[in-house]
Amino acid sequence: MTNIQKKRSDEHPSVRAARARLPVVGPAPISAETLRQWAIEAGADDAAAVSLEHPELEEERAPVRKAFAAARSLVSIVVKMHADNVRSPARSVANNEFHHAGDRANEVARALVERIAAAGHRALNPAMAFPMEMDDFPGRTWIVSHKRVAVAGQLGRMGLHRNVIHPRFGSFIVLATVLTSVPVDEATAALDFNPCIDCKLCVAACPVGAIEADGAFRFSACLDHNYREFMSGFGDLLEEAVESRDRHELRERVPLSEMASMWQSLAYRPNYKAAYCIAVCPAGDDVIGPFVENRAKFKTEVLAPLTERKETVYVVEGSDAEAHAARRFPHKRVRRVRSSLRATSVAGLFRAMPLIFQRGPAKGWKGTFHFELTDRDASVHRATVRIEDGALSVDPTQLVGEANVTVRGDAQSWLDVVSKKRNPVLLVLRGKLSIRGDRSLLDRFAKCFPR
Ligand code: B12
Ligand code: SF4
Repeated sequence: MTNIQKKRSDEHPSVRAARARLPVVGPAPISAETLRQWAIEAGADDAAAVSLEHPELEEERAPVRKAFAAARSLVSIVVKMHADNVRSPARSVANNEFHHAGDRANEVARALVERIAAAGHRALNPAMAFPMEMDDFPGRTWIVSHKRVAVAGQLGRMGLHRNVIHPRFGSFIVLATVLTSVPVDEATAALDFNPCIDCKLCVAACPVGAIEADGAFRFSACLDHNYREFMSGFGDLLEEAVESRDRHELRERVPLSEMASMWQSLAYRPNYKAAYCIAVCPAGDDVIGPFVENRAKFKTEVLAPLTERKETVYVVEGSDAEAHAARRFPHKRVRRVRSSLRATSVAGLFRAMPLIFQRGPAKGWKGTFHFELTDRDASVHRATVRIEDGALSVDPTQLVGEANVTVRGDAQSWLDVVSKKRNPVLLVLRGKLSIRGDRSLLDRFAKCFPR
């Protein structure tokens, strides 16, 4: 700013008025209990405020501060859902419940932000779900993990199905978080039990076997099926359209009902295909009664209508989800789709591996794979991937131990191989890639990451 510009702005009436109000006296402090109370008054069914310095929120600090540098505390907001709606086999009913509760959570968060601002502090409310920061897709697209904040605020615990279970409302909740400049130091009273009763009904209900009895979560199985009409599922539909010779072939690939459902998702709101893990969960004081009273009746009335439901299940060819659906639900139609998680960078490729990894094809053998891939800017990515009898470990930073297979060369070429865009043999012949070691192990490796 030049001196003349500065002089002009100094004389501006708004600047003069603001200067007359100096020095600004800081706003009065707000306690964690007051923030909680304000959230309840705004319509939350439960709430808690926690410091961003809480030890369980370490991974949240950087993304939260990136969105709101002034953030010092987080207010977790719980909005309950109506269980019968979520449990209905009619997807339109269950999805409306998710969307209505989500809207309420967003409204509560926004009202709380306004109240905090009126008290002279700063605050911001990220979306409870969508929209998210899609520039980062398929990486982390959410600003704050509502589940982590709710657990840190002692509002519930993570159940076997990887959702937060509230001690009263059970799994029938959606979450939101308000980021605020208000400092909060008080510790919240600990929730001294996990509401999950380990009944494993969520394991039995999931049509694609995303939840395993040992607590593992098959991320890609859920994303490929449940999120078929979101984000990359829509992209896949467009690709089907481009690949089809004419409208007749497109109709064969994509049934009319699926096209109509996709349109409804675009026009109204996206339809989840399942959420059965939440629907069948009996946990929580307000909902557990019928399960405790008569477990067999509960299964007949709540679980069976979902597991017996005739529906299309979306799976990637060769995935554990495909095998699970064929074994457990032979009456459901299986439709093969492409994986929703496609890496666009080498860093993303190694980050996504645990999310795409299939335990089934990895059983009964072991191998160590070294990758040394050079990006366009000449930076070299070194990574070690180890598979041992159904388990995966990835070190995305270095080459460790003796490799059975070593892949070296151009990073983009390897990404093209992984996405089946180009043939690895041709790339080796052209000197773009070098592959050393046991090729049969590399074939087994590829089967663990079907796309
Ligand atoms: C990403 C996400 C998903 C992903 C991953 C789910 C997951 N378990 O993390 C997918 C698309 C599969 C998903 C599905 C569903 N989701 Co969701 N989802 C989110 C989101 C945006 C962030 C979740 C999160 O915090 N993950 C981080 C940690 C805490 O999760 P984690 O379980 O410990 O670990 C997993 C992830 O870390 C993941 N992971 C690890 N590294 C990486 C890296 C990347 C790049 C990615 C993408 C993932 C990832 O792998 C781990 C195992 O799955 C939140 C909204 C938000 N902004 O918080 C909603 C949220 C968690 N979802 C919710 C719901 C309701 C669902 C569904 C029921 C949707 C539906 N109606 O069908 C299903 C249930 C699936 C399930 N059993 O978990 C609710 C849960 C409410 C509750 N009671 O806890 C939330 C909080 C939305 C909300 N505002 O209420 N979801
Ligand atoms: S369905 Fe049963 S095992 Fe699954 S989260 Fe709920 S209480 Fe836990």
